[in-house]
Amino acid sequence: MLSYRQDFPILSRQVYGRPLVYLDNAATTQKPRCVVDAITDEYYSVNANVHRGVHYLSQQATERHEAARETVRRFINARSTSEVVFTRGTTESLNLVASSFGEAFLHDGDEVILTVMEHHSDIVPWQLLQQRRAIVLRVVPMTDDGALDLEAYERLFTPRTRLVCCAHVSNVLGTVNPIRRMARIAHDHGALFLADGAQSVPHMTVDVQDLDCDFLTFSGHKVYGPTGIGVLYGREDLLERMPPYQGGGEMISRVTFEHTTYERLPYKFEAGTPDYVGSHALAVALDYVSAIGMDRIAAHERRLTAYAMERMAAIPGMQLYGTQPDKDAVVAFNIEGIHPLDLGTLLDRLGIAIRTGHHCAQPLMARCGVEGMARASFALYNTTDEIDALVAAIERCRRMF
Ligand code: C6P
Repeated sequence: MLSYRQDFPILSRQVYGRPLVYLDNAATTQKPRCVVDAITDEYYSVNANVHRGVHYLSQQATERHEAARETVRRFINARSTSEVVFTRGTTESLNLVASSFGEAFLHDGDEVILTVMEHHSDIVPWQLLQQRRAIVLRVVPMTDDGALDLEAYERLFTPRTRLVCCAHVSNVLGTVNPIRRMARIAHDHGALFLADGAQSVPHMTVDVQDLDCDFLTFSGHKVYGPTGIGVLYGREDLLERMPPYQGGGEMISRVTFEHTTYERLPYKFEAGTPDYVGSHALAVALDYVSAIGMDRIAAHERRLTAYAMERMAAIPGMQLYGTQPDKDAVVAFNIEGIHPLDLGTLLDRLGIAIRTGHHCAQPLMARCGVEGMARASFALYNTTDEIDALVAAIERCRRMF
């Protein structure tokens, strides 16, 4: 994968006079030149609002935007482009489902199952919905090594369970949750299943039909695409029955002061001028990773993760969180006697970018009995040399405390 590093100009820059070691990929990935070029090209040579103009540029921009939707459809193997809604990112996709699905499908007393390892983006929207609907939130617990307790999961179902929402991959533990099996269990109980793919779509082949999930969410910026664009996949028959999330241009069919009818899918959920520059650049990013091969990327990152886990486990005072076999691209840890924020700051001065803090997963931090953790996370361009640099830097910090 070394040869792909040259596609990412930022990777050759220095910070504090040292080579950058970028290990904060779960927060956002760096962008290959083709993605940045696609943004420039769109603004320099095609820019026009989509779905509105009869003029040449508008038609060309519209074609690119809709071609991008087809690229996303193919990438996640949705049945139809009607099932691919462009949003601002995972967070907006999850808010859309909580608000719109909640409105259409959830009634007082209905239950939604979440897991203890959910990101705040998959917790707070449901709590906001609780202000409008007296829904009950149930939480799947996990084992100490970071696996969801599937027996406890099965026991959470009641005749009132309507939906399960679960991170496909934990942004802290790297655990790859058994989505296919969990979706089948949900369906057996007459409930629907949402997979938060923010941390899986960038790292492995994600096929919504194979996983049999009813909704899938992800962010463009975590899969080498631009910020500000993301995707909600939803089964067409469900999206059809859900009300619009926001009102405005694009999402209407006919408006009078008395009554408004809505556009067909997916436009019903895309009020206002869409991020057509972002959608085009996202498609370029997805084509880029597809050309490398998602399975190759997955294999490389699993090897890096296993290597990092082994090397870091050997550091005295090391506490690793999430030790599932085959975990994905994330290593969260604490070193005895060093606050994670101090560690992150010291590593930064050595040119190594990691994330520290609660990782937008405070309930998971509480479950692990800590306020925060340090986290290194990998992408296709990372190398074992960079992990060696991380380990050496941690050792150096240890000696300072
Ligand atoms: N996690 C991290 O450093 P947005 O911010 O909308 O692109 O993604 C939200 C989100 C939802 N679910 C999961 C599992 C996530 O990991 C994230 C984003 C980043 O871990 C930023 S907090």
